[in-house]
Amino acid sequence: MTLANETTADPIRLSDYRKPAWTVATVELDVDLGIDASEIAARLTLHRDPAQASPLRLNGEGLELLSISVDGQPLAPADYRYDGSTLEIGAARDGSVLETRVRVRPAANTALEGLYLSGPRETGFLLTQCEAEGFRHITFFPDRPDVLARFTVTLKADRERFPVLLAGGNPAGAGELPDGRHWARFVDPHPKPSYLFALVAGRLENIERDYVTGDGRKLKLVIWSEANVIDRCHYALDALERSMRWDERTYGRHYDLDVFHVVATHDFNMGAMENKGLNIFNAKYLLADPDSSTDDEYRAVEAVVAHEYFHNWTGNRVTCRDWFQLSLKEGLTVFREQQFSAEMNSPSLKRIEDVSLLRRAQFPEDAGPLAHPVRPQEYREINNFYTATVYEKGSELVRMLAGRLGTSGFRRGMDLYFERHDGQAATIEDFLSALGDANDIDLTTYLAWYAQSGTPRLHAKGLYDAHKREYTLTLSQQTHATAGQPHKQPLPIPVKLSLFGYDGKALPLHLDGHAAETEKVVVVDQATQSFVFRNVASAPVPSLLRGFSAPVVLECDYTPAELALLVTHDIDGFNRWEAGQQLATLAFENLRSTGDTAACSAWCEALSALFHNPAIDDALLADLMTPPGEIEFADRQSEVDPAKIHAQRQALQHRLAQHLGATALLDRYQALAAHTSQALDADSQARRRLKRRVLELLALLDADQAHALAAHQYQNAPGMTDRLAALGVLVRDRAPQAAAALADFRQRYADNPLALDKWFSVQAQIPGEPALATVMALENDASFTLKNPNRARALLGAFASTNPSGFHRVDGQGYRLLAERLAQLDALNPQIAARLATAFNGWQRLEPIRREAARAALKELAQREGLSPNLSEIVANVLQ
Ligand code: 0A1
Ligand code: ZN
Repeated sequence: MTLANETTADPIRLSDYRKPAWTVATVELDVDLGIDASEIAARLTLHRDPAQASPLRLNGEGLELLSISVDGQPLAPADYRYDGSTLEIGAARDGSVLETRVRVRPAANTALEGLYLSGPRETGFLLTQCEAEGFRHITFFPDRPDVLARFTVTLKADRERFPVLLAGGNPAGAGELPDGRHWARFVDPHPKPSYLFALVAGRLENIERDYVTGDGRKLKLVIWSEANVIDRCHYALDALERSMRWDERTYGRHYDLDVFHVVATHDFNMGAMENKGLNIFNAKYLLADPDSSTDDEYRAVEAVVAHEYFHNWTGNRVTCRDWFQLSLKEGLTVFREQQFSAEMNSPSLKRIEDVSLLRRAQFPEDAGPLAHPVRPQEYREINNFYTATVYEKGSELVRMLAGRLGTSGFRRGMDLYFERHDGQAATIEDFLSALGDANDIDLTTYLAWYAQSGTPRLHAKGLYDAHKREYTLTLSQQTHATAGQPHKQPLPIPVKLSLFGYDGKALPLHLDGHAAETEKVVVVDQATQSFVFRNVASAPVPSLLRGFSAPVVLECDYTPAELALLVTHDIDGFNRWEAGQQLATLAFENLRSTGDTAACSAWCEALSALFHNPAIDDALLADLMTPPGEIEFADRQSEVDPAKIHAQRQALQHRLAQHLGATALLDRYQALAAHTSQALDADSQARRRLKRRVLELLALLDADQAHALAAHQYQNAPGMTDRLAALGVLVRDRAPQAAAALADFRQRYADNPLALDKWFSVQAQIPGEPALATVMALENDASFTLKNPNRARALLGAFASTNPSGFHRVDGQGYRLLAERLAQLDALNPQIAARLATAFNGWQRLEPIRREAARAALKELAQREGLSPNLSEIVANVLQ
């Protein structure tokens, strides 16, 4: 059956890539800015590839064409064709100058792609978002990343309404115009693709700082925001300076313009955007202050500021040949951001955070109908491919390569990559070649990782021969078929490993005659391989995939005692946590299948010992005491009942709380609560993290007492981390004190949209049946709107994507509500609708009643008239 809205146009295929027939050497844009209407005059100098015969075709989406000329000659309507998406001009020749003038309507642009208005029409400001294909909503252009042009941009506007005029590049003059208007010009000396173009205009304040690069360039760093939040930009400015120094130190990369602008907006589809010289940020990832930001949010601001800055080299100076290569810039930049954050904070906590995110967001993607390779072979709507697979798995692939080459080898490879491809649009092959050539290693086998979707399963089996004193480790890999890829090939999987003796000491490894470190990397690149370790005094416990050395699911038949040994003795924080996660998973699965409590007891005992061990870091302890989330548990089951998983996970935690005991938990809580500092140093953050976890566990044992403590903590919290943690406990438990705390929070942050988003989210995360009514009531709150992506995500995204037991109601009402809102949202902002629709991913594995309800809601949605290509693609794929 063909669904009414199924996209019928052919997908775009990597194998169809052709060099551009026409390129643009220079672009001069003259933008006359107005809220309702803006006019863009563009002057392009064109070049034609002599080897290709195609006529000049430019992208231009929904543009109102006011005038057009080639080489100074106005074109008659018969000289060109514009169908609303493509402009075809017969008269252009190599070297021709094309001049167009178009009108666009920023205030009516609710899709937040192209030129749009942020905030109310009276006070808001204008800005652009061009990645991936927004530039074609601004002017006619070959809007593809392999067309690199020199941009000169002149902005003109009413001075009173738009006192600040910004575009990417270096400032190149400004002045007055008649009638209270003014102008400002920017020249970008670095050729760039159109997706990196940006402008901003309006009433904005700034904070700034001088910066001298390691290679002696003096420049200004400037952060811009609306006046009421400019005081909350200081942390980001510090983070920017740290990022710049880090990239100089770590990769020898310096900034290359006279000014670096960063702008905050509350109206943004994604996290932030690396436009050349003019980064634009979702305010969520730029603003931070103790009263409204949690510790996690501070770290996120630091990471996103770094991410966007790092793009200046990985993305901007070396860009992508086509959008199939998206991970070339995104995977690499996420990896660099993760390295930076690890150095600025704690490497093991950072790794825990990254691996948890991968398992929560990317593994389910790779296991269902939305699975796609890190480098997809085809797409319909490119905006749907800004995924956890391209970003997070892409980063894991770079991490494997970096691990293979070692620190100095990877640096050599990166140097060569920049040297070869600076100013170019490159491919993933180019990247692998540069890394390989610089080290005389052939890395092409890793290309298979970019081409094959699905998470490999790595099965490990150990056999000890006491007589020969040999330990044989057999590793086999298998990847399940995924949509469109029935047959999988073995991949090179680096497995970092140690062997532990029963005394908890790491053993020296004798493999292939090599002695004798205690940690080693073996690469499994066939379906099954065995590794024989000699001279092993007693049966060892293997610690595998250390540091999560490859993005795979490890299956190893550990006994509870073996995992407990690793939790207790592994000195590496990440591996200790990982062993704890595996033990918790075993405990969870045994409890639900056979009721066997041995693994659960081992988990509780191991954690209890760590709880009383003063040497362990508080934050690590908090993470150790957190079992895998409901989504991760669901990922391992073939027939998912989210309500049951929620209850079973709660029961598991209840056992841990019981084992620790109310007195110990209370004592620990009070000891932690005695510290009232809101400082951001690692120890203070760690205490807050553990305090929250201890309070949550206490709430499972003695709800009244925990709620009283939470109410007190809420009222006296020195900052948002403690305040939100307390609110979360009260709201999730539906404690008697919750209503008053919620009312207080609502009022306290009435004028702070980012804080108010948390108020929506925390309520959308109430577990189980009551969530739906809560969400529906919140939709009637005066401050709720589908027009603001952060707000829509805060309520609907939190409900559908982070609250499985609330969303997956057995009566299907959660699905129907989401489907209805997606249709409404789609009319406003297709990108956001498509993204939220991915919450349906995994419905095929639900138990039959929910499965049928989800299918019905999705089908009904798919059949609606006029869905965007974005939403139709996701719905059609998810339904498969
Ligand atoms: N390149 C940005 C992400 C981004 C992608 C698309 C956008 O608009 C649809 C906006 C931002 C990054 O990785 O930070
Ligand atoms: Zn990025």
